Amino acid sequence: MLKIGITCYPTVGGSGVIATELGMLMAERGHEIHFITSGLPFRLNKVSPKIYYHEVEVSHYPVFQYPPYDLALATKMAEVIDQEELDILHVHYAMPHAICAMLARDMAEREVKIVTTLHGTDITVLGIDHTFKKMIKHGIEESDAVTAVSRSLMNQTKEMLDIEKDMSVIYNFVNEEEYYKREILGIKDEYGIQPDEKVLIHISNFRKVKRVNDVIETFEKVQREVKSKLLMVGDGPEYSNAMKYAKELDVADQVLFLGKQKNIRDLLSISDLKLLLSEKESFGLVVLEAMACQVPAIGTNVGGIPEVISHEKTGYIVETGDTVSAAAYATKILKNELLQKKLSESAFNLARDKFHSSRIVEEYLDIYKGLLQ
Ligand code: GMT
Repeated sequence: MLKIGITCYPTVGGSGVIATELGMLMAERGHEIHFITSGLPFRLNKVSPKIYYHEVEVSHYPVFQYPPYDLALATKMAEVIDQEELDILHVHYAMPHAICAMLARDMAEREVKIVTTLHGTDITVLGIDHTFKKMIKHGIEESDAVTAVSRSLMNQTKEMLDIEKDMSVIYNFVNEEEYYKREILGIKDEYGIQPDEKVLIHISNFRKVKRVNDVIETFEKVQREVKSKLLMVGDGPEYSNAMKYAKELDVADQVLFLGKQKNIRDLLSISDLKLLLSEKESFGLVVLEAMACQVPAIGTNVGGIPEVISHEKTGYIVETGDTVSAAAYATKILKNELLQKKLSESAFNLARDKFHSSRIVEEYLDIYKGLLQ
């Protein structure tokens, strides 16, 4: 039995989901899990004697101009390493979590191994601000093991930071008990979707990188050919712009802006096609969630997306901004029941085989065990 500390951003986001689900699955396998985070991870819905939560509290002493969160986290990590006798501290994101883990390792009396998982934002930050380059590089180089959620992210990290260190690619996964297609009657009707209408879906945090206007533009072209509705799920900075754009393109009546939703599985279960047209995406967990619910996807040729969508087998890949091709592929799928069924089945099979949670959990466990030998 291993004792594993996990640090992530506990709020909504793929990295938080992966970190939490991983912890819960490790606990199911008998390992003891200690979440060390600023708030209760939002997906932590399991009661288990193997799962503990240590909250990082930041003092707001007036002398500090900024609350010292990173230092409070490092101190908490060091405390937990010693008190709970951790073997592994697994942090998600180098910035600042790997650096905090390093400080904790120096402070703690017990020897602990640090595993850092890269999800992409470290690299996105670097693309904008090179101030942090040395720090992120240091966090990666000084970790005992580093994993990246796609080959593309691993290569990009090595290139941008000029890193020789070995890294492993461990893909993301979904909780199969939560993500599966449900036969649900009535929901379509409640949303005002006609039985003969196709449903396209986009799910994101509506940041600029998600290019939500491209999703609306693609849909505008699709609905000229196929009777359909678009579900826009999530919230973020571009939400109201997207609403305006839907009005501008005269499709506001067919685009349902649903905001943040908890039950993604049921929304995917009534969907025929997923669109993820981002300009940056290290993996695209929402695509995998869709695949697990038998929904094929159209995604852009960026980052890890082509490692998740198998072009012409589980969906289609288009260049960023190419809404004409995205719409052409979408129309082709939605007009051809047989093709849609074939893509759905292959998407489900790929999610179940290449990205199955049990396979991914084993890959992480192998990394931990390798470090402790
Ligand atoms: O995409 C975001 O804005 C959220 C971010 C996160 O921290 O969850 O997502 C990143 O990590 C996910 C889990 O590994 C990946 O599926 C997303 O592709 C990645 N986002 C980007 O690279 C933009």
